[in-house]
Amino acid sequence: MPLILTETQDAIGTIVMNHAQKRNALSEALIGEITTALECFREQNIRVAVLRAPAGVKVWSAGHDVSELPDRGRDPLGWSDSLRVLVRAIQEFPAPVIALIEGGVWGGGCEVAMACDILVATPEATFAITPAKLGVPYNLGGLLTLINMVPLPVAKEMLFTAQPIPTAQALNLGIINYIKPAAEIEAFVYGLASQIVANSPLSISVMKEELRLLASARTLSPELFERIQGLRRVVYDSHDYQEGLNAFREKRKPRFQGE
Ligand code: YXS
Repeated sequence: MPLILTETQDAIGTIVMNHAQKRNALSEALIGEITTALECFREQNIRVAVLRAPAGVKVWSAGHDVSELPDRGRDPLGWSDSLRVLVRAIQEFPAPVIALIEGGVWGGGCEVAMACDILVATPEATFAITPAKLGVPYNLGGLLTLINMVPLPVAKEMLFTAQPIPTAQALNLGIINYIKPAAEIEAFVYGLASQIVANSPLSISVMKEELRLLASARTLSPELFERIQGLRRVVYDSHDYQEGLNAFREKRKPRFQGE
């Protein structure tokens, strides 16, 4: 049973994340299907991709598939982690990706949505960044995506509280481009996509890549990188990280001890 639905029409490709029973948790299997679909779109010279869940969902994505996070002692969000692979696939896709968002966006799902180039959400959508809820040591790429999107105090509030923010606040912060009612969002997104399709795909894909390179342009000395990796290791080696995973698996609240 495929975990996504895809459609292409008029140089616009659509990917519908369709793993309802796990609330579109970003498992390796789901991510593999999405990245394969993006590769097909690239070969078909698709000029805009739309990433969405089925109309009317309560959850756009529940974030990283927690059942696939490694136990303590191993970096859960390393370079080759499937969530990182998906974020890079979206950012490096040679055409704009529009996130059509209905429902809750959780954890790594927010990073996937924020990796998209244009975000359109319904008034009921919410956005929650949750590493602190699970005791996960977020990675530099994910933090960079976030601080490129929102002011530092807002990034800290979202990270430290792990609470969902409503679409209206996301719009005010510039995280999303538009709020559209559920009855109008599809027509609006595909209208936007058609405007983009009418323009030069070469100019657009080069500007997208220029902006990606500019946004990621940071100087980080090897010593600073090693210091940061050492800090992250303290977290994924900790009992708290394991407690976060165990609590999720046992469907109970975690009891973090700070060690
Ligand atoms: O009990 P069954 O087998 O039916 O499975 C349940 C959930 O366990 C499963 N599920 C997930 N499985 C793996 N990873 C997930 N992230 C995940 N989320 C849900 O889906 C089945 C239905 O879930 P249920 O009964 O809770 O659905 P609901 O409609 O009552 O509630 C929907 C949510 C999204 C509010 C709820 O499922 C939830 O709070 N999920 C976890 C959201 C979250 O904390 N995501 C962050 C994952 S960690 C991550 O993304 C990064 C590592 S980080 O933390 O660094 O950002």
